[in-house]
Amino acid sequence: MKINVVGLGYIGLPTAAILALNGAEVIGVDQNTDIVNIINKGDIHIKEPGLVEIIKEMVNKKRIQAMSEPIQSDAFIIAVPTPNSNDDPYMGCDLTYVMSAIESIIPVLQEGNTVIIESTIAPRTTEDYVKPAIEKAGFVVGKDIFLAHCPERVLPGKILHELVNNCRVIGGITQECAKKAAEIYEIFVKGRIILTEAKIAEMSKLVENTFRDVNIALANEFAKICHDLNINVLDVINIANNHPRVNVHSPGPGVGGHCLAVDPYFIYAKTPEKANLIKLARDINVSMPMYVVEKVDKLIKGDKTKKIGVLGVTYKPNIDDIRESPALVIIDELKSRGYTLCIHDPYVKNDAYSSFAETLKDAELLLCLVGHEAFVTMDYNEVLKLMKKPVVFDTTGLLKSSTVDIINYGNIYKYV
Ligand code: SAJ
Repeated sequence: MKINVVGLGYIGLPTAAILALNGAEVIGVDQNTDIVNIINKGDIHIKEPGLVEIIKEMVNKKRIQAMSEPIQSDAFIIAVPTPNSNDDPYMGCDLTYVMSAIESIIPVLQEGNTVIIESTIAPRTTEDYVKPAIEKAGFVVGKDIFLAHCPERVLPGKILHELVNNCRVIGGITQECAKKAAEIYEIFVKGRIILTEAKIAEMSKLVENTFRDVNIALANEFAKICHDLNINVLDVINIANNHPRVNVHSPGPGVGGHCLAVDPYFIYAKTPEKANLIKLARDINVSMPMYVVEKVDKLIKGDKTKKIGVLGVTYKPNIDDIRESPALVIIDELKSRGYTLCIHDPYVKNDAYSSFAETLKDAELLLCLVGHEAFVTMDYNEVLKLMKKPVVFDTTGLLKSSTVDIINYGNIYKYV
C-alpha cells in the first residue's frame, strides 16, 4: 500500500512513521522544505518520545520519503493544522490548510483512491466542503474516491503508544468509504475500529475535547469559589472523587494546547445561540492566567523589585509544546506589570531563559506553572539554599515538600 501523508506535524509525522513501520510505503508531504530536508536526513523537527528512532530507520530503509508535493498513490491522509479562524467573531474552524491540501492532491488523484481527513474539523466539513471540492474535479465520492474523516485522538507525549492502542473512529461519507479507510488503519491499529458517518466522527471528536474543557472549567470554578469560602479545594476534590460516579478534574493555571483551547469554538461557531455552557467553560478557562497573576500580585504585595522565579512555560508537563500555553500568558502579563522574572523550562530552549539554579537564586517567590517531572521531584535543600525567601506558588497542585511552604489552589486562601 502506497500512502501520502500530507502535513508532517505532531500527528502526520508519527502516523507516517507507524504506517511505514508496519509495511506501508509512505510519502510524507509538507510544503515546508526545511521539514522535508530534516526528515529525509532521518531526523525530526518535533519532540515526541521514540519517534526519531523510527523515522531514522524508516528513512534509511527507504520506506518513508519526504516531498513537498503529493504524488500518485493508493491513499492520502490529510493531517494539517485547523486553527481558529481570525475572521470569525465566534472563532470557528479555519479550513484554509485542509482545503489547500485537498486541492494539492486533486491533480494526482486516481479512481479507487482513499482520502482521509485526520485534522480536527467543524461538524459537517467533510460532507459540506471536502466532498464538493473532490466532486468538482469530476470524481464521484463513494464510487470513484472513498472519503472519510478519521480524527486523531492521541495525547502528545504518548503518541506512538496511543496511535496503535487507542480505539479509532472512522466516519465515511458512505459505508464503503468507511470500510476502505478502515483498511488503512488495520495496518497498525490494535484498538477497536468503529465505523460510522463522517459527521458523527467529526462531532464525537469535538465532544471529547469539549467534555474535558468543560470539566476543567468546573474544577477551576470550584477553585475560585473555595478560595472565597476559605475551603481547601484540593481536599474537596480528592474526597468528592471517591464517589464512584464523580471525577472532578484538576484546577490549574488555564487550559492550553492546540486541542482543548481550540476545538470547543468549532462547535460554538456553528451554533452560538445553543452552545452556552461550552462558551462559558472556555471563558472560565481563559480567565485562569489572569487569576494567577492577581494572586501573584497579592503574594508579593505588588513589590516589583522582588525577583520571581518562574518554572515551566509549556502547555502541560513533560513535553516541549508551548502552543496556547497559559504559562506564557501569565509571564507576559507579569512582565507588562513590571515584575522582575527569571524563567526556566528544561524542555524549551530560549536564550532569554535561565538555568534552574539561576532562576531560583535570590528569588522571593517561585511560581510553578507546569508540573514537569523535574519540578515535582526537585531537591528542596537546593531550593532553600538558593532562594531569598522560600515561598513557592504551585498552580499545578503537583509539588510536595515537607521543608518548603508550598502554596497551591488548595491553601492559597491562607496567604492572599
Ligand atoms: N488540564 C487541566 N486540568 C486537568 C487536565 C488538563 O488544567 O484536569 C490542562 C492541561 O494542563 C493542558 C490542557 O488542559 O493545559 C490540555 O491538556 P490535556 O492533557 O487534557 O489534553 P491535550 O490537549 O494534550 O490532548 C487532548 C486529548 N483529548 C482528550 O483527552 C479528550 C487527546 O486525546 C486529543 O488527541 C488531543 O486533545 C487532540 O489532538 O485533540
